[in-house]
Amino acid sequence: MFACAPGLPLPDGFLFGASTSAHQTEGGNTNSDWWQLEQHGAVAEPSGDAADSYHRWPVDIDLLAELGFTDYRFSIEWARIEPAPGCFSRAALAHYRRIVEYARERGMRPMVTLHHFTLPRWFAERGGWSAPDAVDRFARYVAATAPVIATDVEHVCTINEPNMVAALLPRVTAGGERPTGTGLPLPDPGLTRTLVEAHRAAVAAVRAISPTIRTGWSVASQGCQAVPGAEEVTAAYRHPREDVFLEAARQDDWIGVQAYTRTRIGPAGPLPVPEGAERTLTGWECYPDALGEALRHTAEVVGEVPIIVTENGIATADDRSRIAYTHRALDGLAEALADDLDIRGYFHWSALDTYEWGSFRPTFGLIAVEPETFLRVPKPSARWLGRIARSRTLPSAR
Ligand code: IFM
Repeated sequence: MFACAPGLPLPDGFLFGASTSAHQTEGGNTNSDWWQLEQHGAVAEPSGDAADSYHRWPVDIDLLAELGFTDYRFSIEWARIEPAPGCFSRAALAHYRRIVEYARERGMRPMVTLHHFTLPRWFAERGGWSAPDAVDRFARYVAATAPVIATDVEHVCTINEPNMVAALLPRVTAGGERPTGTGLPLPDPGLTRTLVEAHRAAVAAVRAISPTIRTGWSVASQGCQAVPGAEEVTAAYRHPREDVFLEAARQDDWIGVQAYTRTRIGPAGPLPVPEGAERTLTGWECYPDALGEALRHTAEVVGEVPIIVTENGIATADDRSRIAYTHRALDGLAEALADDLDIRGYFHWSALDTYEWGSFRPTFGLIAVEPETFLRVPKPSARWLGRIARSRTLPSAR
């Protein structure tokens, strides 16, 4: 077991928390496009009741607060808030508002994600992001979230992993699962443009709700590493899959880094995971240095924009591996902070074992969820990371 030895004190105001998303935890998200896909057998396993967080969210917040975390990132569900075009549910808005207020009562700062992969069925049926009025409809939804975010919320994430949406959404909605091949498919350029536009419209809508909310979006780091001689190929691979989304954040209040693993690139493109390398339950290479490397790459692209780690973690059934991975990832964070990168927070993915887009098998959670009873059981990693959060000091760097 790693000790929480005195190390690097965190900057004042540093956010230290855990993340979840609505569809992956709430359960019964029946009005969303993902639920629809699940019912049509497009993925191996449906989300069903997920972790039943739609009802058990106070337990989740209580646990995180007791463990020592000071921040909670969660998403609100567009399909619940706007179940039909232009029809906004006061009950759904009040539900999410209670989460914000309760988090504050428990001494936790809520970070609210407005869109985390799932869309209302009606929006998807009308062409989704390809519909001519998609951006306006998203902006109208964002404006309607005012009762949730107008007060007590300091950070809003407009769209989670727009680069994964642009690369994978066309394939998922065509009825296929996530591609399992090497590397990420090339994002659809039209979809990329629309998502950037939707982000800008959402930032404007949030600023109109409250100019004090700090708004950004979270990009999935591809962890691109060039083998010698493949530098140009790597830059060409990375730009449409990552950098274009980072560049779009240059006017934002912060940029979210979500880092898990790496992609090695050779002269002919992405290479398979090295022979014999340890893999996680998602099949990704276990590569904790991904976080430090992603922070440095992001800083190079966005310049002065503050960075928040909005996701980092590992899918494993062995909680000791989770601690080992996270310890090393935090070393990368500590080194980046020591080198004066402007990093304002760290959120672990995930607070709970959640629905991992087609399967419950890859467990990312700090807190286990008993599938029959939904009982929450914090793992040793939750206590270990909570102690670090409470100490406001990162373990000593390597
Ligand atoms: O579970 C996902 C999350 O929804 C988005 N970022 C990556 C996580 C792990 O795959």
